[in-house]
Amino acid sequence: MTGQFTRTEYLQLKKHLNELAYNYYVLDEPQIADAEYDQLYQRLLRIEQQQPDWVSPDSPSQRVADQPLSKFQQVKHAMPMLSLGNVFSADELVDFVERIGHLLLKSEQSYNDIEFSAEPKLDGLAVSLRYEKGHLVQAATRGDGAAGEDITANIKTIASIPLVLRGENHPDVFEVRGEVVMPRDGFKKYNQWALANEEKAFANPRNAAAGSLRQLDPRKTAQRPLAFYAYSVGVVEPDHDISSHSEVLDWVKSLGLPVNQLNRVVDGAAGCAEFYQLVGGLRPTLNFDIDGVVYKVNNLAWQEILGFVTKAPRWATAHKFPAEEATTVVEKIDVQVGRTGSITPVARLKAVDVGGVTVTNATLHNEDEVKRKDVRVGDTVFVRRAGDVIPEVVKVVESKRPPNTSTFQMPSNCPVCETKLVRVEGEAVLRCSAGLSCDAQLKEGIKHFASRKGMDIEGLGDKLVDQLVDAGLVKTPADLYNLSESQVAGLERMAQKSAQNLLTGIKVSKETTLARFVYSLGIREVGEATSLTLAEQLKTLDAIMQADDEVLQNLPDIGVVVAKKINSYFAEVNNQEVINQLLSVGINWPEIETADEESLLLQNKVVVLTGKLSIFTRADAKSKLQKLGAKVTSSVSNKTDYVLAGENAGSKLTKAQDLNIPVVNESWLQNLIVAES
Ligand code: 9MJ
Repeated sequence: MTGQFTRTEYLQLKKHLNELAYNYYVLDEPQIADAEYDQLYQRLLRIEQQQPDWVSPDSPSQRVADQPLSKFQQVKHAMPMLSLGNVFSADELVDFVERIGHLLLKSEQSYNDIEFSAEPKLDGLAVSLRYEKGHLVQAATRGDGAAGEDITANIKTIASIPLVLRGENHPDVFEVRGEVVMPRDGFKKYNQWALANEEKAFANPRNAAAGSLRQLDPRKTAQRPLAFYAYSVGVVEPDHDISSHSEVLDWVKSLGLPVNQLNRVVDGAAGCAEFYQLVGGLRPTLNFDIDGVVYKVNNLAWQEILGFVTKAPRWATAHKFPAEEATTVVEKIDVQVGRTGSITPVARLKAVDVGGVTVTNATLHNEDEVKRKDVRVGDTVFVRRAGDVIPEVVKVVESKRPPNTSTFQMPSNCPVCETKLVRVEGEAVLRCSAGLSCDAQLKEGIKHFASRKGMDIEGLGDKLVDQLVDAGLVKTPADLYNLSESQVAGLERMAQKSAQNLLTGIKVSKETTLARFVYSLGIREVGEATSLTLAEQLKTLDAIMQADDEVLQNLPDIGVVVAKKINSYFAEVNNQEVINQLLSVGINWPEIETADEESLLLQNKVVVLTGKLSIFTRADAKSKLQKLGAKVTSSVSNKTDYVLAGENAGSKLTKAQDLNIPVVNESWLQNLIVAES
């Protein structure tokens, strides 16, 4: 008993507030006026002030941490977060449904009966929330799908995300995935406030949601109007026995998480197309941005059979709304030098609004594209923007061409370092071959090196990189680690404090992971996912540097082209030198533990693929076998353990039979995948 409150009263008040929030955010059925809620909340705070030891993690007062973070930690997802394939037309939608029907069913008529969960495709930031024993313990961004950033403190500030699941009956571990968005009304208000207070306004609600979640100070995130909609689950322990995706979403909602109210179960391609029209029509009236709709096979057992193509499920697809276009005038055409020396012509445009975003630059891609479209300074052009891709010039409005224009000529020398440009046969782009001795490539290389997915150097923005290179202080990435405070503080607009922060950021970045290090080198065709594969599979930098084509091509999702790029990068003496410098300034990472590989079902088994496959593509089957621990080779010998044969298999099948090697089919692989999962 304290003052006029008993503990029971406090607990009841807390429960009541949580129940009111559920009615408001999840059921969209407010029970009381906002001002009344606020009074009750203030009362809760007063009790908690008097009785701090009564406060528990499920109190609505526990949403905001008091300390900003210095950096986000990496989190590996217990189950990868998926991306989605796309369809862009009604025909492609029918192809998608037919492909699925063909894999699952015998009769074409029954394709019309395949049930889909049809959902609006929210344009925000995908996150995964993990509840243990009903309590929210971790929230992470999608990142590359395998690992993201720990944004728990920020997620807790979102009022519609429960800190504790509803009811008594929840799993021990419950991961839910969904999209964080900034509703349109909140976005407008926020930008008005930002402009009036000399804060940064955001270009669109998606950037606003992403920027708010990537805010190191959760007190700032708490002031941003964010919302969350769940659309799937990750790891659930003990596993549920629900048989359809729509029922999973009903369950998620009953546990207290918001699920979008536009979601519907529809039948076949016709049902999907109808949903697309319906949601497209509603789009301008919604309070959140969407860039399309998503269809997911509703039956979970069928989802399992259909599996994945690389990282996207075969059982789902996004149906995008058409890209948005506008016309404007080309004021100038520049050429940019990319990180790998690629020369890209860019149209500088009279500012134009394209679907709510102001566009002033648009890519012209490459020499052939400029010639084909014959874009000239002074031309009126159509500009297109689709999602978050760079806007592009689609075509010229020839009737509006002013007199005395001239065709655009690509330069013959690098606009930055003057090196003669070359065009490799079979490639569309012109390149400057000067590498790090071209300042443009050095700048882009350093930006990539320091980027969030790479060495993640806090405080090293693009402008600062330009300054460091222009001042001659940085000639290779390793030079960053030898900068002194006085050198940095000597740069224009650089205060002592920011100089110190930058040096701290640089120092902190030395502790990294092998995958980040490999990514940061900027090897062509080696992005985040491939870097992770190299690190996880080969474990050490030495092993990666020494891997030959055969070893590389045997890794999941690495083919001939990427293997060549990796090999030629490490064969280059200059690159070896940069790596040595980076290691000698103290960049390091934890050793990667060797997993208990014996437990993989095909560990060290040698498998040969032959014939025409019907469920998997070749690449998909190879990647799945490798993930099960197998080595996939091309010819049958007495070292081969299995031959996986599709239709019309020829000499390899005969040879397998001669050598008494077990011949298996695609269902065998399907069963192993299900058994391993
Ligand atoms: C969005 N963005 O609204 C998925 N999504 O499912 C919906 N995204 C998704 N589903 C699997 N509704 C991967 C992504």
